[in-house]
Amino acid sequence: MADHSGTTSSSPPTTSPTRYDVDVVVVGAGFAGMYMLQRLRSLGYSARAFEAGTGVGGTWYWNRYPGARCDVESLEYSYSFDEELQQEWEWTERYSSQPEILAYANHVADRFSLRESIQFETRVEAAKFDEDDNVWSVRTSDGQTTVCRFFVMATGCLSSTSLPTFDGIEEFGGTTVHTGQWPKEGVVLKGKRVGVVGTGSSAVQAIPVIAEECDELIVFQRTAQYTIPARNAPLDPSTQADIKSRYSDFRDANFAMPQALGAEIPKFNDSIHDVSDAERERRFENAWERGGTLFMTSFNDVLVDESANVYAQDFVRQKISETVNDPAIAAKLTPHHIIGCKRLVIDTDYFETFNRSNVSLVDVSDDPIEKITTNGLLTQTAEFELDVLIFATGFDAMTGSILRVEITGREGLTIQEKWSAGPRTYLGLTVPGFPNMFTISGPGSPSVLTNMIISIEQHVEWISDCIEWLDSRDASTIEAEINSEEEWVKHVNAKADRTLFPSCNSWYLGANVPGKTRVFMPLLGFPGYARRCEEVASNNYEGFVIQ
Ligand code: N01
Repeated sequence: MADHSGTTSSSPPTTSPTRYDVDVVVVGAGFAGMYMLQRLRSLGYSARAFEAGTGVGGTWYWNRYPGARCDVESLEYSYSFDEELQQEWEWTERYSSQPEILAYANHVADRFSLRESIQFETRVEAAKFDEDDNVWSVRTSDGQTTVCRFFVMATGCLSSTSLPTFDGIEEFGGTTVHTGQWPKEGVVLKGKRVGVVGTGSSAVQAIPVIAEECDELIVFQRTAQYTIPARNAPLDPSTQADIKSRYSDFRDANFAMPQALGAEIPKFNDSIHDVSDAERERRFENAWERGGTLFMTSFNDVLVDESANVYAQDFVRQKISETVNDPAIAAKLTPHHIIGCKRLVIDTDYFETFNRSNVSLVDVSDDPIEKITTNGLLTQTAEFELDVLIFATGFDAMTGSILRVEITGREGLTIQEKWSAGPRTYLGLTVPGFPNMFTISGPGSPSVLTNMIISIEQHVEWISDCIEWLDSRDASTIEAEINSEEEWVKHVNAKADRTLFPSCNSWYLGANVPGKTRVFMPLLGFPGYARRCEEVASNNYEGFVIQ
């Protein structure tokens, strides 16, 4: 590591080649930013993180809506990098609630004294690479500029909320709120008429809880949802003790799974077409009873063969019709697209909630939303009076939080220009033209198709190893070659094209954001990806220019 000096200044710094404020600036203090800080500091690097919120936790800091809960099991959705940490933290439920995950994030921040390296309530607005001195100048919302050698975007895949433009929204007399920016002080729902727009994961979790609390709930659904019971329950202490007694083997087994999770769930590697009707029903029934997102792994072809997929669709449709009392409502709640091509949702009593007398469903694909009015929401055929209007309309996923920072690389090229036709990366970690910049769980990496915390750890360790390697050779920059990017983008697309993922309008494709280029952003298959990252590193960072 080179010597460095200098302090944060309020005017753009004049740098000499050796002058910088910190080795690394990290954007965001969610699970990615926190581990990046911890790892860098443990290796002796200076690092500073900037975080827009008042506390750590990232997505778990912002998504405080009622019912918010993880869809990866608690003993898996936690850091594995520190044995004492994973032993000392006690999870209370199979799937952790948002408050418990946020408490865990705060525990990690305390345990490793991370807050001293985090500047809260500060948004990174711009970052510019200085080609003369090979440093990044990072401008923040407090008017300061921080100069660093390496710039790490740990901004999360689902942190830039997407709010469609509805006419009249500013005229609404009640309260409007987005699930992804739920206020800390909460929203009063008791005694209120509440509308929820959207039926993705956030809405599916929130709707049953809100329905219990409010007077009247109206759900505005554009696309009906496949959802599988979560079967959340208190975590049996003996199960927790058993896994903790063999935690590192448990982690290794999960690391070898396509989604970096679920190693202990029964695996099947046969086609749905090769089993009897009875066996097919038995497996789906078992998966339904077990609960959780791995419903689709009951056969090896449900996500690659449309005729196989239809069996899974039919199974869930049948469950909906058995659960929802009113056939007309059941019909509206019945999805008809490929199951799994939008992210599969898991729920607690979602379909059951539509049997309640205080809950109603409006199909806005049939009866579109015209505008928001002073009193509520107007569709083509009716006006619905509301006190609270909740937008569960999702995120500008994977690229939104990167693109809202004005990032300028070599020769004045901005990331906005570079990605104008969709994100392009090498390994989902780096972008040609942007030396010494890394993205944690960026587009082109497995990220959202995996247990995010495990993906984050793999990226953080790769990035910090890379920085150490560069310093060990006195190299000042690493930059992906354009050919590496080209091949990587083809590889990511080829993997997706062998599946049914591209077949519907999902946020994986950016299809939920008007005007966003349709590109399948995450990479399928974690173990192959992790191996490739290791090979690249052990082949002296092949595919990169090192200077
Ligand atoms: O967002 P979404 P989300 N008019 O994009 C609808 C993770 N997550 O926040 O399908 C009317 O899935 C839209 O309709 P359509 C998880 O990865 C995880 O729910 O586009 N409706 C859809 O129904 C998840 O996948 C957890 O037709 C409009 C909804 O809004 C991801 O976050 C919990 C509309 C958006 O659904 C995103 O989930 C929560 C419009 N103009 C979230 N625009 C867990 O860990 C959009 N919609 C369990």
